[in-house]
Amino acid sequence: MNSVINNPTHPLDPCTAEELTLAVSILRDANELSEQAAFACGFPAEPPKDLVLQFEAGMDFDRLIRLIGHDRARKQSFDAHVSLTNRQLVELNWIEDGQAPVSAADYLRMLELVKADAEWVAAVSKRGIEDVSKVHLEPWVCGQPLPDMHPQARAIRAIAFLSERPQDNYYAKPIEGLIAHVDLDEGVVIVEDHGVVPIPQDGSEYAAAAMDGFRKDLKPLEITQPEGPSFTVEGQVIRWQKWRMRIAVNPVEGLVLYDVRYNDNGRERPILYRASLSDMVVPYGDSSPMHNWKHAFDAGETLMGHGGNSLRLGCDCLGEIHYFDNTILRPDGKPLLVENAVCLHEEDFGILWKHTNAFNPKLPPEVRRKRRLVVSMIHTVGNYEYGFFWYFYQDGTIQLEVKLTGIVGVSLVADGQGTESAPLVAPGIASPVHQHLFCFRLDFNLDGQDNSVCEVDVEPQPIGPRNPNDNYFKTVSRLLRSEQEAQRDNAPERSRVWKVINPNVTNSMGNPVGYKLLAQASPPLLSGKGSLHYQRAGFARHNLWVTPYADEELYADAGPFTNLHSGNAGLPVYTEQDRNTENADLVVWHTFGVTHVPRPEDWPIMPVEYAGFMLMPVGFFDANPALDVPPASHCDSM
Ligand SMILES: [Cu+2]
Repeated sequence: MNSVINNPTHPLDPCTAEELTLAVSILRDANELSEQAAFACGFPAEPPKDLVLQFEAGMDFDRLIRLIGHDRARKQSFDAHVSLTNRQLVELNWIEDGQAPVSAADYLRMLELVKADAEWVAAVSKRGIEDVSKVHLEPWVCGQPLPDMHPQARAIRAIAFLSERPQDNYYAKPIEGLIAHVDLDEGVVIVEDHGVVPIPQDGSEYAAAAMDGFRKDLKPLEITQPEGPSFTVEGQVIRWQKWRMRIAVNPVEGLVLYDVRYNDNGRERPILYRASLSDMVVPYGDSSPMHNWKHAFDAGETLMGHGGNSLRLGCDCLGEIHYFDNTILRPDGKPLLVENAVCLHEEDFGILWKHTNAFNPKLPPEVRRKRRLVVSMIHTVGNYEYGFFWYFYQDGTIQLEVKLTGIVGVSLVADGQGTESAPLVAPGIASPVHQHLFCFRLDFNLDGQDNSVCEVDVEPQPIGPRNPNDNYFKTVSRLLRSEQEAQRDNAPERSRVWKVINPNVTNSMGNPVGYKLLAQASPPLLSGKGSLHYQRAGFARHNLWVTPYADEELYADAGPFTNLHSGNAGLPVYTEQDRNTENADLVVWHTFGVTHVPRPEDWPIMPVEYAGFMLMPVGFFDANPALDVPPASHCDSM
């Protein structure tokens, strides 16, 4: 093996194809896995934070690769740590609660088992479909096996769609009422049939080839940067304006940002050590048997990072783009390159600030254009697409925006009526209400590792000597001192924000430097306490959680073993300890999302809907940090 494998340049560098190949061969040579073992993912084991913060170019470190998968012969999932530096298997754990994420191997086995099952073939035939090659089977994670399956079964469900031609939108033709429950280890299929609803003849197409014509009044719009973009990229490190950060793609979390800093008059001030999607859940609200069990964890169960699209210039991204590739691990242990998985570019974003002196028309208005740096990925997870867009602004603001698009899940309704939990999106087609709840893990490092979090509300005050005119409202700040105190929910009626401060560093006004987390007004989990959804999606019970940093607490749930996990993991378990969160190395976890009540306009494909949050400096700087942004060149002399 070549020296590149021995010496990756940084502990946070993503795995190369050669590294994954070597890690797999070391694990296989240890003779612990059977021939039937399939890999779900491989990635660098998260290096200890202290190692990363103290790392300097050229230092030696142990390159540890984590390989996760499922061994059908043993009916159990594995979590292996392999040292490339020492060429040895360091650790192999067989997982007791939860299983490896669903892989392409599981999907292919599910197809094979279901399409060969006589009862399922008969159920499909009852619906007038004799050719099973015209059925698209969609794998669905199910949370737990059926009661009559083995409790540790590698269970998955399959719902079916009529796919008469490969180019058709088969999601518009669900084979209603039919669910196949599959135990992938045992090769068992159990069919659940709630009765036939006729499949519509007409399609609901959206592909360009299926359109009769397009609107004709769209003129070209081109983004040109004749001198190139204003950012630079060196390996995984991005520099733009006063920002600096490192990025990686993780199979579970997708895009991960590391060591985000802002250069404040020559001082590179740390803001975030690490930021990423930890997991997400899509709980369905409808009580019908086709949907009441659905609550997919699209990161932990089905690997958000593996769903990353290969992005195309001029289609997904416009302008001067820098792309990063992503190397993932296939079930057979071979690496697969996904080209152009991460898009980096800058955008004009309207005005940054402006003032016109209204009383002296001789003075030119002062106005500055705003730009933002965009780091993004777009993922396909079954019928849905999620885009994760991180924006960095010149004034120190960071924004995370999720773009939700793709195709909503639907049911055919025999009586043609929608309901309050499954409104009609087209005649005879209803789509159940559901939530998309994202939990972002934000490891703050605000001017140093020891930070605190305050909840800041704005509250009207009662009439009294201080408030004779009843106009008085003020901020009320409460320090969140422990993990239990720090389980909080949004309160837009109080303009609630959570402010991360460094109590040990003050600004020129003598106040602690801070950044506020500005949440959107979205509720946490709406599923009741009696639901499997509530039990398994603990992180979604609150909009805010704060924990003291611990190397092993990387996931809001069971992380890469969330598939079929009981739910006794992650934030609810960590925070039972009620550890101190005051002036400590902190991790902030923020759950937010979209409560999606589908509309006819979401059909047959959903225009992008947005969710997200902002991180804005509050007294982190002594003044507007973007005063030095120059006027646009043609505005100087006006
Ligand atoms: Cu939705």
